[in-house]
Amino acid sequence: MEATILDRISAVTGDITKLNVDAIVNAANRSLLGGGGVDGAIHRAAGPQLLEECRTLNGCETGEAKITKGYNLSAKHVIHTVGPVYSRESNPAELLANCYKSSLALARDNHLLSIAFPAISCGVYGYPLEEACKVAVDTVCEFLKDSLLPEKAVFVLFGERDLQVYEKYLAALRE
Ligand code: AR6
Repeated sequence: MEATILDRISAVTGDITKLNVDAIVNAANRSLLGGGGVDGAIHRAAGPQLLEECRTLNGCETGEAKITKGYNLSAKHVIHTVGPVYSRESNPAELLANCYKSSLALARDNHLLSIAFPAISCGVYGYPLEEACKVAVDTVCEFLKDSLLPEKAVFVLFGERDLQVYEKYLAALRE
């Protein structure tokens, strides 16, 4: 993989709701009306206006994405995407890749410079992190190769163990 693309990608640990980026991505469900995990954390941190705007969106299909404002978040926007339930789909990798592509396309179309992703589907939806990491990183690399925007993408992992999975895969691509 070209070094210039990998320079635009990073992985960190932390709470995605604290990030000061143009958009954070929400691992939502098809209703877009909130839930647990990172979805719950984002709605709590953004405040009730986020839910009000989400009510106008008429939900979202698996693999697609919709954008809202960030309200009380430091992030200017939230891009809501719906990951696959790992055990329910025959093509989870394709659907997960679609989440990353749709989110990045919205960021590009809205002229956003920076985007932060959680590990979509890797909590309640049961996607194994190692597998999801490859799909996530490969899809983001492919997209950035063909697009100057967003300039930067960051993967925000909840804990050191999860971060190590991403660090290891990114290091292998750098070789
Ligand atoms: N910052 C970063 N990552 C987080 C945070 C946070 N604040 N909180 C959790 N994670 P999940 P899913 C990680 O379950 O699997 C919701 O109820 C978490 O450790 O949030 O796509 C929705 O409404 C895990 O690695 O999302 C849907 O119904 C990752 O974020 C359903 O869960 C994703 O875990 C979506 O399930």
